[in-house]
Amino acid sequence: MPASAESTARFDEKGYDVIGDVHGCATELTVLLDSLGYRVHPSSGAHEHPTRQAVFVGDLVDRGPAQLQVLRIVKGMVDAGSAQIVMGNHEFNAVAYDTPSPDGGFLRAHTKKNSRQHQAFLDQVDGDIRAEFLDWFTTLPLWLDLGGLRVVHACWHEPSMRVVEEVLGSNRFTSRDQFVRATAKGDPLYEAVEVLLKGPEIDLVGHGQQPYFDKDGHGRSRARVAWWDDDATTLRTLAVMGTTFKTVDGEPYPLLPDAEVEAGEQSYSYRGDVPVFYGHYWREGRPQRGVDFTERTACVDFSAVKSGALVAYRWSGEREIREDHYVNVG
Ligand SMILES: [Mn+2]
Repeated sequence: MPASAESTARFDEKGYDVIGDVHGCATELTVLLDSLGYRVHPSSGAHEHPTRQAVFVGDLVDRGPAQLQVLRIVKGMVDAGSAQIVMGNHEFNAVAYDTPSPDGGFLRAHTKKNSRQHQAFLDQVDGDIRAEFLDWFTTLPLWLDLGGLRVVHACWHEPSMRVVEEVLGSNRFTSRDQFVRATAKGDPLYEAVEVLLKGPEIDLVGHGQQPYFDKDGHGRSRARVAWWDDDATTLRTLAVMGTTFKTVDGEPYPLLPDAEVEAGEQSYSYRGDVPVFYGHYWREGRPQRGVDFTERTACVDFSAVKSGALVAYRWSGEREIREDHYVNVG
């Protein structure tokens, strides 16, 4: 990142630095915080900026090599008031994995697949320290509305937020008991948390289309929804279809019909006038207009733990996303 006098001056003003999925990349995080002008404060011991606050989009843990160090840095900042954070699906899953189910087992089953995905965390964050951080994860807000900007891990969707507020009384869990409903397929709270933390999906088979097979050969009936596209109202524009997707016969998957879907499914498209920042989607390369960012949405997850970049967006009051406010892009 160029450290010109101009760019330093521009970010002396108040604002928020929205930081993407860290996934245990402590070295990348300390380098990024330093380049953004956050310094370890002698009394709090936390990274602080004289005029700005950091906002983390969640997914501090899993996969990466230094998860405990990341947790200490970020929780230290949150406790010192120099950062805020929303819950990612990996924090949600960590709590569910650790919470016994009333039916026996755990709220997130200890299957081979789930355990393998979570093993690095279990190895690196152990004992009382793990319990302490899981308690912290439990009560992280699922979204933040900071006035001029909004932050959520995967998708800003007001109908889902209303469900969460109705069931939990606010934008966060207050106890692990509430994770029982949040992990019960079919429960409105489960569906709402799925949308906010993992992003909405659309059922292609339910719309009369054939399933697709992804690049790993997994057959799927549901596609991700391009909720960041405010124009998307049809199956073709809403469903995110990879160019490598195949039919069951191994043919390239055909173009979906350009037919309007029902209102509930159209409701995912973000049409608010306040910028939304999100992570989750493992984007690659430099931020591309139209997908990674639009006028009012900006993804900050550029796959730091998969040899991408730990990206931040420096928001300073603008109503429209500016490409040049992304920093540390690959
Ligand atoms: Mn992530």
